[in-house]
Amino acid sequence: MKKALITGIDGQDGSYLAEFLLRKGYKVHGIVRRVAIEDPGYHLWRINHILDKIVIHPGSLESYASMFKIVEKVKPDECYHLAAQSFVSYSFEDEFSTLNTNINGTHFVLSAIKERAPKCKFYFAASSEMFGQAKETPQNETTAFHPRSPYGISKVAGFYLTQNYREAYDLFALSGILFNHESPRRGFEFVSRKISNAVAEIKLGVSNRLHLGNLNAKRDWGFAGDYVRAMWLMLQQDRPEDYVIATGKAHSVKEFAELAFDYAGLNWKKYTIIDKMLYRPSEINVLKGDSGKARKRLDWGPTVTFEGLVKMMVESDLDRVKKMHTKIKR
Ligand code: G4F
Repeated sequence: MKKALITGIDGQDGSYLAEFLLRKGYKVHGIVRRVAIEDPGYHLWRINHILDKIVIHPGSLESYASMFKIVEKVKPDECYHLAAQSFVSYSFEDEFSTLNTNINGTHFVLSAIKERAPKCKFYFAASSEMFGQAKETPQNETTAFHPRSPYGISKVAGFYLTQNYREAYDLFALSGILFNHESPRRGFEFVSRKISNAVAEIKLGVSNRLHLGNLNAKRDWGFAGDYVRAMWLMLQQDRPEDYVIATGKAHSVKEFAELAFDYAGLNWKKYTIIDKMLYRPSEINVLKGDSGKARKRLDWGPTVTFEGLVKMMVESDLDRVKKMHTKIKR
């Protein structure tokens, strides 16, 4: 039985990937922060339903010793390094911790694998944020990086660390350059979930306002469940290579909001307030990916459309807020 180790197994992608790998017959190990184990109801809500099928290890990305011990103990066949401070806005507020956690964390995991599990295949969660103010659209594996946030910079560093471990130490190490991917398990700080949650709360009378920043920013939004399949496919290839994963279609934040409110029979203009405080010091206006290489070599493609994704998220939040509200009323 193959062993997989997932850092950040309690996040959106980690939870979908764990389910996917369990279905494939893997023994799944995951790393979470100790605080998450102390309060699993709150922190582990995305993986509560599979906790009896996976092995959880408490660990800190900030500690080499911690990563080393877990890699040595598990000796994984595949390692998916997903854990990071992944909220772009916050990376401007605390540049130092974002760079420390994201760069050192990746370095620690790579180094531990090199020392204790050199045959392990390593996946690094790179990001379309690395392209930033890109010179070309759509972006593919050859597009130059021009990151526009400390988060983007940390991912560029992780990308090159991964490349260097591949070239210098012959590790099967690669990066998936994933464009935005969302789901009902997305964190509430990201704009897609912020909108779907607000729509549900407004529809059910729990709230009456949605504050948003830059409505004109365009992103290439896909469904996270599709994207974890791509991660796995990358590690099943004969050679370690980097891949862009995207839908190839970009939509604005305004379009997302309009569609989400529409599904609930509401007019977005009536409830949305533009808040300049939510603008970023340096924004990326458009990101749109060309995943031609993945489509050809991995036979990968998205199964959920933009419209399908927005509907899925709004329906899920309507259901959740309704249940929560009924509970409170009782
Ligand atoms: O949802 P976002 O915060 O995602 P962002 O910054 O594109 O980053 C996400 O995708 C990356 C690529 O895969 C990941 F690497 C990264 O970790 C993260 O998952 O913001 C999307 C856009 C931005 O242009 C932002 O300025 O929405 C704009 N926006 C407008 N109003 C807002 C808001 N973003 C947030 N979070 N909150 C707002 O109120």
